[in-house]
Amino acid sequence: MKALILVDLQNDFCPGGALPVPGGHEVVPIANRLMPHFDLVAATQDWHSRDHGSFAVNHWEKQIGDVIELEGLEQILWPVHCVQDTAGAELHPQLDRSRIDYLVQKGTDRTIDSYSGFFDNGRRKSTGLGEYLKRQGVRDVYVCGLATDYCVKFTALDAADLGFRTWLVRDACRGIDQQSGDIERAIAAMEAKGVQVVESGEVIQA
Ligand code: VGL
Ligand code: ZN
Repeated sequence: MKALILVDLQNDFCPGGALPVPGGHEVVPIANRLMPHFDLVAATQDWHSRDHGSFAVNHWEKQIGDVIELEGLEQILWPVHCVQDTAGAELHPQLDRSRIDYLVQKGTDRTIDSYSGFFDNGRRKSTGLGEYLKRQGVRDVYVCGLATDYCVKFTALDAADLGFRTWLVRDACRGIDQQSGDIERAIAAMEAKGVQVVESGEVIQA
């Protein structure tokens, strides 16, 4: 069984959104082409409360990009994004939702962020995605979406760690690259964990 995980293909991560990833919207048509080639499709949705601890505005005299300690974990501060039940948190309107079998809403606990679709950043709680994929008999997990250097990276690393054969569909991802080289370093970190890099064309032809 092969599963595709679509990471955070949400309005706020696309140009015009609150935390835009350059070219983020370009992933959507690629994701639509990929989905029919999988037994199962899971999508993650960053789903924060308005008082979430990862938002700079919720900390006195802190700026976007500052790093703080949040309940014992290092936390980068972000602009307000993907607030539950807002337009920015919705999946991109052009994404073919009818092919999504399982939706994970993550980052709901205001005291801890959750980049990975599998666990929060402290690995304190599972989202249930890993258990679901195993129950369905999935062995191969393909990861794409936004952002390569944050949520895609940690989702792929956790997939590999959970024992799935894990692939990164490189052209179906876009990254933030806050520090130039972040995307390349993220891909290297995934490869170091055994994640294999493929292009969407190879996946569609296989
Ligand atoms: C993400 C920063 C904050 C992501 C989510 O989807 O990569 N990045 N929240
Ligand atoms: Zn977030």
